[in-house]
Amino acid sequence: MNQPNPQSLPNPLIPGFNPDPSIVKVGADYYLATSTFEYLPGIPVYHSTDLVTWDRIGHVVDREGQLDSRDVPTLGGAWAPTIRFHDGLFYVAVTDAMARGTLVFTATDPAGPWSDGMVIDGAIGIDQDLAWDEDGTAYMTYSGLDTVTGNINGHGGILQVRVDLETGKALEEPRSVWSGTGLMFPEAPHLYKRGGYWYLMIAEGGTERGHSVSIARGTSPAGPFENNPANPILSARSTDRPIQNTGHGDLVETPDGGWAMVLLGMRPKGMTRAFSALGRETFITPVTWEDGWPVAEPVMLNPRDGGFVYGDDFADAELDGGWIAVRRFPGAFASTEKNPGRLTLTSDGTGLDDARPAFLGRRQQSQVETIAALVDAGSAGAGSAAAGSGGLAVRYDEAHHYSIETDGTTITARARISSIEQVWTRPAPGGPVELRIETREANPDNAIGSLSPDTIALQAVVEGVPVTLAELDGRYLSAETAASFTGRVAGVFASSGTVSFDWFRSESREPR
Ligand code: 6LW
Repeated sequence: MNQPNPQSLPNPLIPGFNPDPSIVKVGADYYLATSTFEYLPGIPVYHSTDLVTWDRIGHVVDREGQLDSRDVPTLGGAWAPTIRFHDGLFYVAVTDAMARGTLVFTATDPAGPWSDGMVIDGAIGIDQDLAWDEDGTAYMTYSGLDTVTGNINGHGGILQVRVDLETGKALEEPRSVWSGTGLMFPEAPHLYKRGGYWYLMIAEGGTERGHSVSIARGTSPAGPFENNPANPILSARSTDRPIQNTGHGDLVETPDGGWAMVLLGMRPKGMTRAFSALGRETFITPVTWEDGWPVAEPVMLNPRDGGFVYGDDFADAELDGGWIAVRRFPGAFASTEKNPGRLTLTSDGTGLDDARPAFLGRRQQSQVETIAALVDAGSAGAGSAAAGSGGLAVRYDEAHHYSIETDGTTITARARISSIEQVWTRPAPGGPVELRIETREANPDNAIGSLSPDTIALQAVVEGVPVTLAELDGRYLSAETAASFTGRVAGVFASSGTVSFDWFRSESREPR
């Protein structure tokens, strides 16, 4: 009875690049946080009261100094937050990977502001969890992979320390605890008290196709823990399910007293199901308890009806919170106040190939998406404050992106895949120009489908008609090709000077 109906749970739950979800229920409210890596603002906090409708209410990382993102390599930054509530305070434990290390942020309001972040000495690893025993002692349980000193080859399994969250000091040397059934990369531990048991749930098998969730239990939060004979309790490996790589779960009670697991998954496309355009997304699945062990349902695809539409006329002084930037906050190069009613991007001479491009993007949320913007690069003369080059881009990282831009004279479409680059050009029409990037379902290559996940067309509207400069295979902008922990992020950029945008629109939907 107390089980959510899988058909009523939207899946993906939070679409687009939203990996490593962690969830907490406080009264009737749910809060969920996800990883953001090198993107800022970092660690979005989503809120729901029914587990179905989710609103982003803020970010844990919304100002300089909280993460050390400026020089993190691609993949570095915010890894796998755990969000918890204890004694009137919200906590987020997270790894600032390849940067500050293990951090704990606190807030009285999960919408923010969050604290500056306290470094926890003596808990070096990833995927830090927090749990408190009846006496109020805090346990930090984590995965022993050291991203800070570079000792990345060794994996220490699942480790645990008691911590003093006032001082940030570990109260003991890290202890090894139950580390799964022997699959690679035991990670994503979460510790829960239910009934007479403490449960230690982890991910194992790696975040790719072998990803799984396993669980053990014991009578003390410090262990020892007894392996569940039914492990792994969740995995999509070797199945034909559309959602693969399922793992990195967190358990929560549903509004009707049942249970569910939020977790990450991917939607690989193409005939060989090799390419996941959107990266790792947040999914949910019902959980029941049998003989004191959780039993998770397979993760079912159930996209929200109608897709997603976003329009921005840049009328507000403050930018919408869905915009994210790379290794710096949007405010460093983007303004809606310089030229009110428009977005002005200022490039410091660096472009999409560089670590900190003047790029402002949004997560691609469904498989088929069109983005468009009216771009003024400054050729229009009178009244234009712009003088530069810029346009639209779909990005995985600095070595994987497709873009189309104008400098007022020439429109340039560009594909950069690793060290390979190709450029297409045509003359620009006079004045501001509408640029578009269309992500479409791939045309079949043969009787059983297409090898590509999708096709990406780079277009400029000339005399009212979209002209395609390049039509590109989407497989090169997938998590698997880019070897990425993130996902597709699509938006606006400037590659030189100052460029302004009258409006931006995106529309996305699932294939019919
Ligand atoms: C992470 C680990 C993982 O911290 O990928 O899926 C790493 N799991 O748990 C980055 O998201």
